[in-house]
Amino acid sequence: MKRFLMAVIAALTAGLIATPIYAADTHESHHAGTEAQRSYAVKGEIISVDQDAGKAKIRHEAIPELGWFGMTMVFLAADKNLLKNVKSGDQVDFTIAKNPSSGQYTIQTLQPVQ
Ligand SMILES: [Cu+2]
Repeated sequence: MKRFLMAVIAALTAGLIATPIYAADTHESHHAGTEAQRSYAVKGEIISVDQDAGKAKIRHEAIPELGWFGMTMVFLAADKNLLKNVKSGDQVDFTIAKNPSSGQYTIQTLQPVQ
């Protein structure tokens, strides 16, 4: 009987140790996914478009959520087709999100301001 109790206690202890580790792993991966998918709305003006490279140089307004000042910079588009219908001088509304592998903010959506 004493042997049986020891086995139960050992099993419970293992369970108690295993559960928090599993929970921590789940939380970490969930948190990483949330970060990667968070996107930010930005307003800007197209300076130039490199359609073949899928890049656009944009003078963008400040993005307070990221602590970014307004500036002119080159963004990579998640999909080259996003840049198909815009040209130098167009005012645009676009969204950016951090690419999980490159760590760079890339254009997710983009449309000219009507
Ligand atoms: Cu910038």
